[in-house]
Amino acid sequence: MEKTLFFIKPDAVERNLIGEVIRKVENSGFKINNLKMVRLRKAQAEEFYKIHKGKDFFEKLVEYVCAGLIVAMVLEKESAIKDLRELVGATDPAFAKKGSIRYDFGLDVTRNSCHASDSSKTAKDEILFFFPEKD
Ligand code: IDP
Ligand code: MG
Repeated sequence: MEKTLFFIKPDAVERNLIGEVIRKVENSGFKINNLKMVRLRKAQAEEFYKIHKGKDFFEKLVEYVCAGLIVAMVLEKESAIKDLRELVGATDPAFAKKGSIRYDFGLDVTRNSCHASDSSKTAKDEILFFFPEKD
């Protein structure tokens, strides 16, 4: 079964939406394979988002994702990577499809409630980033 990395961002954790988000994920056929609540340090967030280094939103993104607790999980499903991106919705919640997590809960293009890996390579790297103790 394919695995992908998902995390609930600080805006959703702060608004007590962990349960709502996980309900949507589980109702969409994903199995939670591993889960933890963490607060990223700045250097960790910079490492996680290094592909965006140099972009105008990089500093703001790093600051935001470090600003509170996040809930990271490994999700398992057939076509997990593609299907989770679909469930998460467009980066900017204003353009997210009805029924997607970002449509329901996202506040703006930075505070968009969740992260999902975008390819098999990033899924592998991102799972290891959060769960180095388990493959
Ligand atoms: P994704 O999360 O939909 O894969 P990416 O382009 O990989 O989107 O960007 C990573 C994160 O950076 C986004 O989820 C969002 O929080 C933030 N971000 C992306 N584009 C912008 C922007 O134009 N302005 C502000 N923040 C942005
Ligand atoms: Mg991305």
